[in-house]
Amino acid sequence: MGCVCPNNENSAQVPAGIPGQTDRHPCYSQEAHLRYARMHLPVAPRCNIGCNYCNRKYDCVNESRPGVTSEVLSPDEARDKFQLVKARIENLSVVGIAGPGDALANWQETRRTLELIRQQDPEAVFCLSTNGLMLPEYAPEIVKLGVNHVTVTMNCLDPDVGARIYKFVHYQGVTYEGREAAEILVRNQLAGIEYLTKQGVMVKINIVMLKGINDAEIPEVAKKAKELGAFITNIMPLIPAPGSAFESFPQTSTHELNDMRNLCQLDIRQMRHCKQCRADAIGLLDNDISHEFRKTAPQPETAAVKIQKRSYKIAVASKHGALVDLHFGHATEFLIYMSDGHNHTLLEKRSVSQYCLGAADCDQEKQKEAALEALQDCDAVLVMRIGFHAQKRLLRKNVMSIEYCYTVVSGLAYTVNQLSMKEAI
Ligand code: CLF
Ligand code: SF4
Repeated sequence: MGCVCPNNENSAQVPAGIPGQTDRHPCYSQEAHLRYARMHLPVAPRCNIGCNYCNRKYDCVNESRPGVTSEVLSPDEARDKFQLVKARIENLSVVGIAGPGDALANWQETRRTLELIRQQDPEAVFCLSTNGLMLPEYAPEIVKLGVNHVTVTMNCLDPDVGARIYKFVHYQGVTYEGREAAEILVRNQLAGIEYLTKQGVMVKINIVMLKGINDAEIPEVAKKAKELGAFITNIMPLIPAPGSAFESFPQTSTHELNDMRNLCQLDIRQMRHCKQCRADAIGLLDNDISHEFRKTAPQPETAAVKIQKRSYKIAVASKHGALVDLHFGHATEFLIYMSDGHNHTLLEKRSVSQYCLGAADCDQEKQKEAALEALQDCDAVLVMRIGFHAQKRLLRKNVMSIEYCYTVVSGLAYTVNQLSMKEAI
């Protein structure tokens, strides 16, 4: 591990990590962050506490850059998105749930999402990020689900310090404030962390450094993290969210942050490569490509054009039927749907000769024409990609080409909208 201080005589007491998992986790391993990608599934919009540096219009500041907003997905949408991303990113190792609120304040959604992903991929390394309030309730289930990496944001131990950081804590139907709120939160965090580490879970402690509020206590928090068996601490700078109670609070400088990390490294590993990423981040930590995968909503109908929709016959290129994930030239079978944008009926699976057989075979004109002819009764082809020449030749047969990269169902709705608009113009 690149983060381990070689002179740290106590480092033997810090867990070494889970072979084949922690060494593929880009946040837990300095080396892994250059090689392995993570994907966040934003299925957790609600939160159960009020941090003074947070504005809930945005993502959870305990794990994300303030002022960032992420999309929200249902567990089924998250599963579909995972399939899509997995098919495109070879070095995807970690699937994490980091908001945009708290993963455990949305436990039903979080649990269902992980169950669905596990059915798809037994190898995925699961990761959760939480404020820790609900750990005593859900930690046993977390372990059972095979979540081996959990981040808990723990900013203090002293409830009087906590009373200055947290506006409220909403726990078991009651809203607490001040010292009492912080006491409940810290008590649950400590109990939850201890339970998880005893079960072999690698726990990362995030600490938001708040000058003049918790900075004097951070070395004690780091010591406590080690005592409880945590793997690493991630001391993060406060960047107050716009509109939050701490909006005008002074920012922590890199110099101050590094001094604090160097001090705490005497006790426990320090994460120094955190990117405070979005709740829907995808890719290497240094190269977020989440914009390429954002939910592609069907185009809204413009007010200027009153669109009359009818049913259309649409040929879909899909490997397994759930996602539009095939290039037109590589498809040997199309799913032929009849759709009005809301109701989609699968008419048949139609075999076609492959349009593109590679450069050496590109002169196989008969083959290409046969592939195009096989689809000429359709109104559109719905594909992940299609070449310019194939598009032009389909258009001559009155077949529209739609490039799309999400689920078949949303792609059909999108295609019907496109066809209807074209007819209306
Ligand atoms: Fe995501 Fe967090 Fe898991 Fe990493 S992020 S849930 S531990 S997979 Fe990583 Fe991003 Fe920093 Fe978080 S760089 S904000 S530490
Ligand atoms: Fe905001 Fe704190 Fe809740 Fe995260 S845990 S969403 S920072 S209130």
